[in-house]
Amino acid sequence: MASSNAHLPTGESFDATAAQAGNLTSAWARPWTASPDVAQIHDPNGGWLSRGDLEMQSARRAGRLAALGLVGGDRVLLSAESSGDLVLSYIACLRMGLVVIPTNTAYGRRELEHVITDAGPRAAIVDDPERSEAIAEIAPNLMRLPPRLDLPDGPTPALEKTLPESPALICYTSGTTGQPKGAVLSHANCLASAEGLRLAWRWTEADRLLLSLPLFHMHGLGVGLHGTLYNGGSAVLYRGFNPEQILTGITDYEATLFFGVPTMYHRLANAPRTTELSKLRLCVSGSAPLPAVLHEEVEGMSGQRILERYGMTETLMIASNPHSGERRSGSVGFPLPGVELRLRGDPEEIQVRGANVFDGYWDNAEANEASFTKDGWFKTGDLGSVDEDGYIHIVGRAKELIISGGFNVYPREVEDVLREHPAIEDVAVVGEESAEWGERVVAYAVTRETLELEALRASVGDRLAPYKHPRGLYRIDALPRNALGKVQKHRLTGGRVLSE
Ligand code: MLC
Ligand code: AMP
Repeated sequence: MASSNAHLPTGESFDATAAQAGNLTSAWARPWTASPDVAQIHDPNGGWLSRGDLEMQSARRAGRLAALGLVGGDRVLLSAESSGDLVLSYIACLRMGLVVIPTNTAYGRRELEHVITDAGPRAAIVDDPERSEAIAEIAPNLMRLPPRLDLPDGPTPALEKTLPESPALICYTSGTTGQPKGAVLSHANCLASAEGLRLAWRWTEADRLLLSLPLFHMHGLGVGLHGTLYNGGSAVLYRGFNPEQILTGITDYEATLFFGVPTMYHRLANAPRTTELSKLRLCVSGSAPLPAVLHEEVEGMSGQRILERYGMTETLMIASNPHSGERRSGSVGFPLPGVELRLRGDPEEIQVRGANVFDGYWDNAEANEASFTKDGWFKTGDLGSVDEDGYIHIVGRAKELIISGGFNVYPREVEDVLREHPAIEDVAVVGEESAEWGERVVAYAVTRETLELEALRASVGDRLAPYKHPRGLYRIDALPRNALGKVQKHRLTGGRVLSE
């Protein structure tokens, strides 16, 4: 399936060559210079940064980074909560061709160590003193910098010189191996996706986004922040998600857009004054399946028909329900402009191709070989179907993945850590359905002695980010295995082992 005309406004088309010209910050800089006084990013601590502030302060910060000896192509790890400083420093990095590695602020030492060892960053921008200490222990030679970058100024290096095919981001995301891999996204990949979303969602500089998604994953960063800057719009940043704050912010900031994961919509639907959502031009849901009942519930309460879309770190955005036309519950709509999608295999897997799709994982030939077909399509690991009207449905996953509150959890990684507990003889981690979280991480364990969930979690400590910790522990006599010894996880449900 090629990208669908369902997304294109009258008279517009997707021009892949134009979309990928230059680099991210040359595209973002156009509105900065055209009208510098316009407010663009609202800091969670209060106060707006104007377009001109973004231009000037990021250039100044690039000078400071260059004075430290950082040069284009160097990798910089980013580990910080949302703030104006984080945005300015991020822009500074990209303007001078540094490659940014955004990492989840919930990562503990073990998770950070893997990323640092794999990607070899020269500097880390980190806001938390404890995390900074952990990084120092892992890599004593790594420069550690606060998001403010309050360092001595230096001459501004060459800006906006990065080639479109150069990497902008390395985003760690795991496959079936349990060890996260660095998906390398070029400036061209990010630009192509931003242009597709501009067209499909009619995103303009008049739009104002309430952005409470974290800026260390594709949804908040590659969709929310990049889209805002690409379209010359504005965004109100929040540190964490609070439904009341969002519902109040709609009027206070005269917002037009909200993007969230289904857990956020679940909480908005349970907050007083859900009706406020009706004042927004567009609400988008993604990163995990939006249950049809929640979709209908939000519409029933507020009149707002959420637009569900589908994406992935390696590909940025893939498919979306139409802006104009039916937003179908349980479906992710049609391929976005510039994206081709096909179904292959039995069961049918979604495969994608397009300027938005990354070239491969960082230093990982084996994973690259496994992730693309011989004819160049990326294998998403998601199972799909297409209905009679051409709407795509995600019907399951070929990959072992739990999505909890929009965060990905790889059962294998959790199992490896749990297995180190002396009372655990055998363990399997699965996702249990949850109205709030979509899926909850739970462990089915064969234990040598009594073991309580809290004790298990305490022993895991910071070896796993808290969102990966099991929220339920079921003790069973034996894990169900097939003749080849593979655990039959589909039989682990409701706290017991179902018979075959
Ligand atoms: C927090 N907790 C979670 C969790 N988030 N547990 C399971 N799953 C999660 N997602 C736990 C914490 O560890 C803590 O538990 C307790 O919940 C309260 O923590 P909190 O920080 O106060 O939680 P809260 O702020 O309420 O966070 C919920 C949330 C957050 C939904 C706002 O999870 C979130 O921002 N999710 C968005 C994730 C995202 O951006 N995904 C995009 C990936 S990109 P304890 O027990 O330790 O106290 C992608 C591609 C695409 O997928 O298509 O977009
Ligand atoms: P990540 O690796 O964090 O980028 O997560 C990507 C995965 O999230 C996809 O492969 C899907 O499994 C899932 N995903 C994203 N959007 C949706 C959606 N709208 N419905 C169902 N799954 C989704």
